[in-house]
Amino acid sequence: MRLLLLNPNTSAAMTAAIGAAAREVAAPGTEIVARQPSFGPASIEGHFDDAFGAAGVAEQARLAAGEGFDATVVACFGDPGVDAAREVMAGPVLGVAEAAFHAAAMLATGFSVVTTMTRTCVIAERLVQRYGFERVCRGIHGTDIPVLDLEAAGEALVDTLEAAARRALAADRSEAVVLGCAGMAGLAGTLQARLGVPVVDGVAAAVKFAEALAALGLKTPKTGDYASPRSKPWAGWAAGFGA
Ligand code: 2AL
Repeated sequence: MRLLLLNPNTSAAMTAAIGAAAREVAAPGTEIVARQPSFGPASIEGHFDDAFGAAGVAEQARLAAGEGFDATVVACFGDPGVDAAREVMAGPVLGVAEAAFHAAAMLATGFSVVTTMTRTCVIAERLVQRYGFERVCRGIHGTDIPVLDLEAAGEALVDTLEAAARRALAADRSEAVVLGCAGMAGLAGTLQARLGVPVVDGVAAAVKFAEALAALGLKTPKTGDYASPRSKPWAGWAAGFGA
């Protein structure tokens, strides 16, 4: 199958890293095509960034819609533009936060999210509410690690994440950790070995769920709110993205 992996930020280094992490877990027959928007911020760390990330995902989904992808993964923990991409892509579209919450909830009675900047916690909190995971998500914890610092994650950064995860597990009485940034994709194995509890990376979880849904022949329904966007005039720099 062909899987479109959309990084909603414009960091080429992060797009490459997320692509490599996805290929690590992908089945032998899965081709991962990693792309990023043509505009927008290099990292998504707040509501303003998130709004442009969503537009960037909509842009890339629109451009890729005719390319025959079997599934799409949106690889930023705020799941920006997932609903928009579902309207234009034929195959299933998964956000990494939604995928990670599902995986963690299937493993443990309670999980903690460990993320980047504390200011992004409310974005994750709203996703927990939107997706209905309040019962299992016991806490969301910022580390104030800037997203772009994850591009060259050294030992000190991994130690910081490990310490934050240990504090979260104890404070929340939880038994699993969800990594709250796609840029943490390569760190799940190390952290899981150190912590002794499941550490869920949403990129890996979304890739495996996408493969499963595609293999089952399950797609986004086009009969309701995920129908193709209605045709109408569009203006300005976005004029080309209208239906
Ligand atoms: C993210 C993410 O996954 N990618 C990005 O640019 N920002 N999320 C986050 N909470 O920092």
